[in-house]
Amino acid sequence: MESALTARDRVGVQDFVLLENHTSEVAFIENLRKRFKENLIYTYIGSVLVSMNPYKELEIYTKQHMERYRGVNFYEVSPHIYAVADNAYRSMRTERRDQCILISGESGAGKTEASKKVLQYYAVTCPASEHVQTVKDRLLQSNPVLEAFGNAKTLRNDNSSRFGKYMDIQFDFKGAPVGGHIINYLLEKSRVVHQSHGERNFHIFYQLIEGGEDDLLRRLGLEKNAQQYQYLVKGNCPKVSSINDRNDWKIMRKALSIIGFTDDEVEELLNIIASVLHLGNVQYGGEDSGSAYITTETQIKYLARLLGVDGTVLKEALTHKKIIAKGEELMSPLNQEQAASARDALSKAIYGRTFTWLVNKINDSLAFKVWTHSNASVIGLLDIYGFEVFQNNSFEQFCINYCNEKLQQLFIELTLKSEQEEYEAEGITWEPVQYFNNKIICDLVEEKFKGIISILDEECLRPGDASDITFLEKLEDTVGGHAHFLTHKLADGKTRKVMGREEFRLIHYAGEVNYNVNGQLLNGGQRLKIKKPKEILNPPQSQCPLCTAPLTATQFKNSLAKLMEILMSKEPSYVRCIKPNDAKQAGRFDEVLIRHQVKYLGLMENLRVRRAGFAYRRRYETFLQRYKSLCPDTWPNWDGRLVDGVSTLVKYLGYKPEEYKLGRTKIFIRFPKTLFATEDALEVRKHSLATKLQSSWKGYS
Ligand code: AOV
Ligand code: MG
Repeated sequence: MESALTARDRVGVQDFVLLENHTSEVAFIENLRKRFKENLIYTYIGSVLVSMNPYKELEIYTKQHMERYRGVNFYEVSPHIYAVADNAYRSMRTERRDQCILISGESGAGKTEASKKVLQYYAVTCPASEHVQTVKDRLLQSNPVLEAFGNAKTLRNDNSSRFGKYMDIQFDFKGAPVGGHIINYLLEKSRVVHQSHGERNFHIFYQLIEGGEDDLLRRLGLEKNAQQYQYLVKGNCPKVSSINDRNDWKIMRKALSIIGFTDDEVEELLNIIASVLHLGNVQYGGEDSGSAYITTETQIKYLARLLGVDGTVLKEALTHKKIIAKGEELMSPLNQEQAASARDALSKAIYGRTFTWLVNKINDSLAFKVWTHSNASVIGLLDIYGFEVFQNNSFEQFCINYCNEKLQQLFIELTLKSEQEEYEAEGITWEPVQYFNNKIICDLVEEKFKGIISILDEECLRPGDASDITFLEKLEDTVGGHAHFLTHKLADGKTRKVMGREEFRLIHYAGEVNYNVNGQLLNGGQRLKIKKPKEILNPPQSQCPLCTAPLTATQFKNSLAKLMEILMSKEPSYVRCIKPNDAKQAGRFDEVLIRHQVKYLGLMENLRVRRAGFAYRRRYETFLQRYKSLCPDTWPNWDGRLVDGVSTLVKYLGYKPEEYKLGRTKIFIRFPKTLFATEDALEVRKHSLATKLQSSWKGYS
């Protein structure tokens, strides 16, 4: 038999806390490598789960595996995403505190897969009744639908989430999932009209064309060939080997039915998707005067029918813009280039609105009808788009990466900063751990008056000559000296050769990204007024500086601030996903890439704080209330000072001095196993009490 020592040599340690040399990054990476080689993709840092994307199907997600983790303490079984799910669930049940599971990592690291595993775990292991089964099915089926409409193949990930998603799963007092609610964050709408080389549009378009039944396609006026559609050919990548569009279509269609979409609603939805493809094929010619006219009548015919609008109105909308002159509304003709932009803006708006409609419909179907907070608890699941860098990065990458900065900031706040501040406040002796705090980058983006978003807003609303370039100049003037901001201009007036004149660089916590300012004003400045279906066909209006509708970037900033509030109000569990290589290949461990992620995810600092720190803390009154029955001196009541009661209790339970510390208001427990042992003792005590009660009842009967 293999000795424990050689087994450890082969498979590494399952908690980085157990590493002999815990400050060594080399040892950390080596441990990851050993485990990855053995297909052990999960490792803990205390209660934080580090997950490596295996890029292959592993036999570790069966029902039997789920059963193994159900109701079992963290340290008793090998690390797994199911253990995190189960732990959050049990904390919610026993402590009646809302939980959230925060999954982070760069694009392609495995966040969406992890979030699906968590949902599947609850669907299988939580108690169910007939109603609950319907909710479970709908929760699960929301994924294929949202992925069809909100995910796409990018260079980094064949199934990349192009929207952020926060999902609340609501549980009743019996612990059964009874409802859910999804909040979606900024969809990458530009993908509807343009894709970079090697990338695709949203999956739904290809699913419909590949999988749609003949008579459906006929009704929609679509051909069974993606190459026919301008919006699908930009990336020159109609087929992806890892994706079966035809099969995914079937899955998505079935999911829509399970969620409760009627046939009419499905038809309406597909009408809109088909309309976007027809819009993409609308072509223009130019009059001598320069005004654009439409050369593709067939498209207009289909569009008018599918969208239920008048063809003439539609044509005008696609070739004119509304202006207000001397208080009167006039239609002013567009040139070819402007008309093409108006067409694309319309496609993006239609798609964006449809996505929001879809999320709302799913929410209606997941809504728990008699929901009151007093008898239910929530587990929130956060799966956002990961940090990403492309050759060309636009406004949308800026938002995606800013979102990742915010999430990292939350991680720092909750694990590194507040943890250390708490030791200090409680008077626990402590050797502070240094870490990089990315707040400086969040401030650079979002600070009032002088942050990048503020400056963007200001330029968007400024009448006159505001342009992408004036925006860049203003950035240079305002944040030019910031340590995390660069442009082509050097401080001595010279030019930085490696950067273009129309871009700025942000030094993010996870890496450097150059953002092109072309179109930033247009995107960042779009007003997010919810329009009525007909209104969406109105051509873009001239901007009104007095309009108070929030601008896209500010709206996004505000929605992220709200998200942070939601997350802060819950007890968090963390899953930190790592991408092993850029080739999406199984078995390849690219050390440079992995070391980079370990560094920016702050895993070494996390480990250091964890090693030196305490796994659990409880306020004295909570601790005493929960466990007082385990010690004759504290049961049924303790009359003295709380700290003395807790001290008496833990001494009676046999806690060793190195296992805990007593602070000003709380007890700090170093290892999870100490608290788990106390929990077990409580279970035994409850059980024996129940048996005693039962036998005394029997005596009466
Ligand atoms: P992401 O969500 O973190 O990227 P995904 O969860 O979509 O990444 O994972 C990318 C791909 O990696 C998946 O499509 C799978 O092929 C594979 N994969 C990930 N996790 C596993 C796993 N546990 N087992 C097997 N294969 C896996 V992004 O949405 O682009 O930001 O921000
Ligand atoms: Mg994803």
